[in-house]
Amino acid sequence: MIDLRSDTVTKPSEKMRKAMYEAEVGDDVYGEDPTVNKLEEIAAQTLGKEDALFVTSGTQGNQIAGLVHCKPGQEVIMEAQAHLFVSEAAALSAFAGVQIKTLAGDHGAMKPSDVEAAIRGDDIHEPETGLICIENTHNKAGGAVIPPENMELIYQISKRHDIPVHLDGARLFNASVASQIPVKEFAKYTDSVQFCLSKGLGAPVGSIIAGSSDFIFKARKWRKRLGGGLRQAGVLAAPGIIALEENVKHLEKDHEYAKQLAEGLQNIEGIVIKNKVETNIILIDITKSNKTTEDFLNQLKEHGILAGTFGPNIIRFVTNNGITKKDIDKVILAFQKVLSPSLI
Ligand code: TLP
Repeated sequence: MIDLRSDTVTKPSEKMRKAMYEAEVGDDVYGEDPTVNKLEEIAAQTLGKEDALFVTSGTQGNQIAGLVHCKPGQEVIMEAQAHLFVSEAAALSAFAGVQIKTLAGDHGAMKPSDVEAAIRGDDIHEPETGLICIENTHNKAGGAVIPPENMELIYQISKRHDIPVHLDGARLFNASVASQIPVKEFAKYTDSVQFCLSKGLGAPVGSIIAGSSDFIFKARKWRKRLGGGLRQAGVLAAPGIIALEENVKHLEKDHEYAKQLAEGLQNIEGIVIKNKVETNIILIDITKSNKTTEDFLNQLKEHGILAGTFGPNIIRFVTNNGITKKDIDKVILAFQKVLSPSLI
């Protein structure tokens, strides 16, 4: 199967499995796992933050950040299609007791003036604004890179109002590789960052959250409260180190293949590519094909291809390190067969 449902489907390489087997471990709740400590140090340094923490998933990292930054009854500003709003089962409201204020974005980017206008004043009827969240790359916007200039303007506003900024950087390294801007340049306009090791970077498990020492001190406690304090977690952190040290470069290939796929599909009748393909995500509107999303996905599956749904009539492809150039050619051919069987 050519699995393009997500970059979460990547499997650990042999080198990762070997590193897991050989990992030096200790009890990480006591702070004694040398492999976890090493991963956290590398991550903090790469992001230019004081400290970092290994967490089980992107969702857990985002939730911990919200719990550290916010008090119940506050409001959190984010883009209307942010993963934190649409795909985390309302966890911020359920756990941190906050409400979400969404702003329509342009390719995933919130307008700084809209952010400033959304910040609440002292009116006793209103909640306080407790946090601003940015997502980069932006998943629902098709892996769009939010430019650091946009983040900088929002950060300046946040500081004027004394509100922290959290970055859901599940795919921050994709943003960095596509723009050739170091991750530090994005991270510097934030108070906390979450990025995933288990997506395009290819590790089997885990995310990192990073920020000031004080933020991570509090985050460590929240992680424990949520049951995320792991013991000999070095076996999970070891592939994370390889992900950071060796797999960032491979994202270039993922992006190249995504662009090739988009080029190959763009003139096929019955589909429309919805996004400017900047990174590893392609969104395809199949409305004109007169097929239901379910039928479309089933027919692709018959050709050995897995894709995901991403809203009504939209299917998503995500290139990842299990995909080759040959696979891309097969996908293009399969589309032609599904849409114009008589031509093949
Ligand atoms: N995204 C997954 C699905 O949940 C949609 C995917 O396949 O893209 N932030 C962003 C921007 C994400 O895309 C995701 C996962 C997360 C957070 C959550 O990460 P995990 O799955 O590790 O909890």
